[in-house]
Amino acid sequence: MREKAVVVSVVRPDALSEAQRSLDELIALLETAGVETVDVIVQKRRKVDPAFYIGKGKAKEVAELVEKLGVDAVVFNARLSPKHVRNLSKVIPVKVLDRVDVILDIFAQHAGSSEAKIQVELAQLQHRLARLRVDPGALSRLGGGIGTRGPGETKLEIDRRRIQARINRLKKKLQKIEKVRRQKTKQQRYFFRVALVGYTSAGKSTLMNRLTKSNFKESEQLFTTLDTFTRAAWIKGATVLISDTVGFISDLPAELIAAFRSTLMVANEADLLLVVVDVSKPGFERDIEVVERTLRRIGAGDKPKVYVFNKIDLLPSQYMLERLKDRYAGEEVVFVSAKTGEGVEELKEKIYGKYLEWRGGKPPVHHSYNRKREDLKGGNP
Ligand SMILES: Nc1nc2c(ncn2[C@@H]2O[C@H](COP(=O)(O)OP(=O)(O)OP(=O)(O)O)[C@@H](O)[C@H]2O)c(=O)[nH]1
Ligand SMILES: [Mg+2]
Repeated sequence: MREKAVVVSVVRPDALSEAQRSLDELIALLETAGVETVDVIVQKRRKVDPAFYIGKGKAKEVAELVEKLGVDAVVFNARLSPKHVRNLSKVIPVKVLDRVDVILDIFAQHAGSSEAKIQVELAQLQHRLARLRVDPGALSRLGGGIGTRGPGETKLEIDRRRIQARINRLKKKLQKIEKVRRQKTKQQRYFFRVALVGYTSAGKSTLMNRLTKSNFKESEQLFTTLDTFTRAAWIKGATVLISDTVGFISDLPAELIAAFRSTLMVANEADLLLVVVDVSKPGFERDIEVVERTLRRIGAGDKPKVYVFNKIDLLPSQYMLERLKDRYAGEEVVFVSAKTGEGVEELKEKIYGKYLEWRGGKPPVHHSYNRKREDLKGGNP
């Protein structure tokens, strides 16, 4: 049976539209995690309550609603402090979760490769450890379902000392995997490397498939791709390596960024970043800000970038498209639909131009890339 949740959001009176966007996103995240949102409580306040986040009185109201609706969890659209979780859990009789818990849960469900599984488990355990430091009973109250699921069959530890030991083991395993990966990707340095980055669900994998004639998974769910995949493409006679990787989101937990360091490394090592943006989404500018910030966090902020404004087939009119083109005239922006293929030739031209710059004006050479169609998957050694 699908789990049910009540969502709670604290909104600053001067940031209503941004709050709505973020709330819609949380509901989509819950949907991806298999949880139905049955009610939304919005509280307008300037500052969050230091002890109960929404204040004790409001927390009691939420508790009553939870009993009435018979839901399994209350999900806060925020990053709660361990203290908030502890206090709220004293008043609210069901699971108290936040945005980070939901994102971690989706990552756990979608992790396929052994590397992704290790990375997710590591992030989850670090998140748990932070909670347990403040509230030793935090995990025993959770029960099952969302917020408690680990990647694959792994059962997540709930004991502090054992968590720490497991974290150390996972870190060692990751180091080994990273070493193998570094050796495997050594020969890639001689090629022009392009990385697709962007908000989750922007269409990175769809574009990857179009550029490299591949068949990686695309889906309307969030965080479908959790690994890095690299394939060769031939663009106007130049051999280019294109990589698809994990998407970003606002409030991407720091634990996840740290744990996925080796997966995200592809952005640091690239010669060109294609920042894929879903421009059919209202307020896509916010997504761009989040992506820029995340790129800076992983140390790839200064890389050469081309913005790929995707999903133009979903824009309501040709007029909208023209207006967008005017607004971004003179910038490194290409308009495409990864789905219909519109604009993809222009994008290839652009990539080729960047390739020539990278070659420093020298003519393209045709590298013999002996692992041509083979999947240069950086994830699984
Ligand atoms: N209409 C339309 N849909 C698109 C386009 N590009 C991608 N999509 C759809 O958008 C959804 C997300 O696409 P993906 O390629 O999986 O996105 P992603 O950026 O790889 O997402 P994650 O791996 O989940 O972070 C899928 O349902 C795609 O079919 C496009 O140009 N037009
Ligand atoms: Mg993808």
